[in-house]
Amino acid sequence: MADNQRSLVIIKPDAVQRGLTGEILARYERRGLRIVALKLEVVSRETAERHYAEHEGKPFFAGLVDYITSSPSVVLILEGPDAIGVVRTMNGATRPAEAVPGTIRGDFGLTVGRNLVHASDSVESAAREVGIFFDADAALVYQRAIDPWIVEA
Ligand code: D4T
Repeated sequence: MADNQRSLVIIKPDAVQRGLTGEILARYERRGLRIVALKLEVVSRETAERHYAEHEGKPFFAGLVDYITSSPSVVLILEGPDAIGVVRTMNGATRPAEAVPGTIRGDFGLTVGRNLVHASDSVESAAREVGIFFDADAALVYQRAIDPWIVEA
C-alpha cells in the first residue's frame, strides 16, 4: 500500500506572472492529489533563505533568493499516496532543458533560474518546508466525494 504523504509545493513567481497558476494547479488536481492548504504571498527574504539554506554559499544562491522573493508565489500543500515522488515526477528535472515533455518544466520552462515550481524531495524535507511556510494547524483534513474513485479503500 502506498504511503499517504504531503508535499510542500511552490508555484514560483515566473509561473504566476506567466498566468500558469491555474494550468499547474489543474494538473495536480487532475492527477488526484488533494490540496490541503493554499495561499498567495510574496515570499520574504528570511523565509527564502531558510527554505534554500542548503544552497547558501553557492554561486546561484543570491539570484535564487532574488527570484523567489521578486513577485507573488502560490504556496500549497498537496496530499496523496506517494505524493512526494509523484509531484517531483510531474514537475520534471530541475533543469528545464533536461525535463521531458509532459512535465511542468518540460512543457513550460527553458532555464534553471526560471524553473516554475518547487516540490519537497523527501518526507523530512516536506516536514521542514511545511513548517517554514505554514502554521501547524493550516493543513485541512477533509474527504472528497471522488476519493474512492482515485484511491481504493
Ligand atoms: P527546487 O528546490 O526549486 O524545487 O529545485 P530542485 O529541488 O528541483 O533543485 P535544487 O534543490 O537542486 O535547486 C534549488 C533551486 O536552485 C536553483 N538552481 C539550482 C539554480 O539556479 N542553479 C543551479 O545550478 C542549481 C543546481 C533552481 C532550483
